[in-house]
Amino acid sequence: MNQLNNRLWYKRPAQDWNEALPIGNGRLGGMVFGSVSRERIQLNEDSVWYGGPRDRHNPDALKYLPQIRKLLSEGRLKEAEELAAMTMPGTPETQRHYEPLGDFYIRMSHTENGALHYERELDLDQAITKVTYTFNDVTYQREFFTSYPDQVMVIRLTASKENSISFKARLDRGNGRNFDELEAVSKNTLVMRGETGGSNGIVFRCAVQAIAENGSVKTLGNHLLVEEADTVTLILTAATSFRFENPEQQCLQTLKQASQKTYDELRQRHIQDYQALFKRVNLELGTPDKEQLQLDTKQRLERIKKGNEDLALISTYFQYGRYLLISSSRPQSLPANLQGIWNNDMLPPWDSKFTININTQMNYWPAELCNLSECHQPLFDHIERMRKNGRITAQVMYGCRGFTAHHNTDIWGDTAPQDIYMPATIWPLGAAWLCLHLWEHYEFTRDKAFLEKSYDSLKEAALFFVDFLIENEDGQLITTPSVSPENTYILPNGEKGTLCEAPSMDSQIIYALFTSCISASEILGSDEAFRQQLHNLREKLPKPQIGKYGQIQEWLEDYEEEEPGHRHISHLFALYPGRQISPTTTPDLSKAAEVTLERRLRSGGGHTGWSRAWIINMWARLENGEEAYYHILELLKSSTLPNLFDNHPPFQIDGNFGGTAGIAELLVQSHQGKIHLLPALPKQWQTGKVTGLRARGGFEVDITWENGKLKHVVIHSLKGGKCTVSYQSEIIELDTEAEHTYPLEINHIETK
Ligand code: FUC
Repeated sequence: MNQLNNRLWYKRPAQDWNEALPIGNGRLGGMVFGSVSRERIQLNEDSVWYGGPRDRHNPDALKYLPQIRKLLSEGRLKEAEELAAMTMPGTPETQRHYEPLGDFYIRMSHTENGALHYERELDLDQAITKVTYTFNDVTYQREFFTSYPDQVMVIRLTASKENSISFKARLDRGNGRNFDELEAVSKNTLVMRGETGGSNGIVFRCAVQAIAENGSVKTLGNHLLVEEADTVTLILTAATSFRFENPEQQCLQTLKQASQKTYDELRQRHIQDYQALFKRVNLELGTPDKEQLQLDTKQRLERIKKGNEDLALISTYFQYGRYLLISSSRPQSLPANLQGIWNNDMLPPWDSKFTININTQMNYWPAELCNLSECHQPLFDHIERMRKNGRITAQVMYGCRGFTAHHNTDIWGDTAPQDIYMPATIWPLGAAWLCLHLWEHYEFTRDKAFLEKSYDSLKEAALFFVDFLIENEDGQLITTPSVSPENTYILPNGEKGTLCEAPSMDSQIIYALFTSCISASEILGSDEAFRQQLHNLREKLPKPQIGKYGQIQEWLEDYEEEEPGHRHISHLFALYPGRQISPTTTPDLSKAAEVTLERRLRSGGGHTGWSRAWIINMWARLENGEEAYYHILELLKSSTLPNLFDNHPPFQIDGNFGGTAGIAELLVQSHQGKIHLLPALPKQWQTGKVTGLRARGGFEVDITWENGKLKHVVIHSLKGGKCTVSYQSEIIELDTEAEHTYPLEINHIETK
């Protein structure tokens, strides 16, 4: 069945970038268009960014901080914001931006017209894209993949008749404008050379080699020319000065090593590597019927938009999210950015960098739960890059110890504020939120060595707030200045502002951070004095409060908000991904969270892909499967492109990852000290099966359900230890041994 589901396919070549199919190995990515006569693979390499590292700290930040705080405490918002807008943003105001690597074009000897039986697909089981068609009675096939073990993109052209493959191929970047040289370095290899702009720009190289069976290969000018071959393998790679002293040598060496392997070997090594991750989880929600099988993915999506049910496409969407994470975030790569690795613009939307007031975090929501823990690693490496800069930011902007970051970071781990945009810029919580991912990774894996290694980062993120928090008149410890990303509040006198004291999200993130740090130090048996200090400080943080509409207050005061349908729902951090609010432990707050969501939605919330995806996860935590399912459908209807990329708009990958996490969150939750089975199963998902989801505590969970009821459960214990499993009102306690499997008898878990 999953052969049918784990596949995107199309009856026509991509009409534009949003129809092209993504391939990648975490570092090197391609968007495959699949035109018959002129194949285009738009290329990315994750470290091709404009410019080198800079110190952007505003020299006036620290001096004016007390004055800004005073103005805010006196309710003089405009003055506070005006001063903050000049003294706090980075100088210049913008961090570095991501750029495309280029394009690889293959111009076939035949024309676009006259091709029959065209099909293009992305096989999620193998991470291979294929294009097939018939021309003049010859069937042509192209296969594309990007290999992690061999660090190359591989394109294989075959034909049903000998000597049928002739083409010319070339590399490009902005029609020759955005690179320096393109040289044939041997009779079958081209190298593109360039350097991104700005001072200390990144030096990049991209190399491609053609290996033909029969026929001939040569270079002419800037072209690779293949004539009358039986089959051709093109091997492409790229490298930059971000990682290598001599990127060109690196490329040529990578090509040399890869070209010593046969196509089948390269393919096999790729599949083996990919499947070791992908195959860990299997989801069955429905099988496509005959009618659905006739329709390609674009048509299936259109059908959903018209209100038709298609559970099978939802499992495809889920696995596509896992595919995208494996393809955009692997050990040694940079973290998945706003577009994963796939970006076509020299100046992309929001620079295609790392927005850390929701977007980058959302990218990693499926990492642990959906059993792709290794794919989380690039984020941890990036936290280390940020920590060095973030210490300086803490010191020079705020006079604090520890490390901090604002709402964006870039390839260099820049932590100074981004933009002069008051609703977002002055928000020193970015590092704190990211560091919670370190704790999550530990919770899911129970890898104590990892916790030991990560403790200093957690501690330094917390230490910043030990110094930064200020006690107000009510004895509460508050953040100031800050914002509730990215909403505007209205004072009783009608004055509007964004800069504020103690937005609810801040206290919630700090609560979670202190709690994680306390637990970590307990587990490690270290740092007792600091632990005690955090205990004391945590007590004084403002708690989530219920406001006049019965909602969770977004700010310390129960202000009116300018945009009740705002896409950010920051004050529900405590519900998801935080844990301070839950239907079982805090029913009143949970009810208020529901009111908050309803209010947001009534006023048009959820209009960006990621906002919708966050809402899915929140309804899942509220254990409301129907609402969550409604928003999964809305995500597909309103915020999904033909290639199933999330549409902010424009394309932004966070919604894919948030959507994938949300689907899993409906089936297994584990944030309250137990494994909660089917906590929010939508009634439309009557029968199904999921295997390999991960739960905190180091467990793997397989579940089958039928007619909306749990039928079969298997718990795999990875690290041993106690395990509490709950289903509806039933609770089972297990004492597990590491690497043992525990099938649970159905009559033990059926509600009485
Ligand atoms: C935040 C969001 C925007 C967008 C951008 C990349 O600023 O508010 O919607 O996702 O990040």
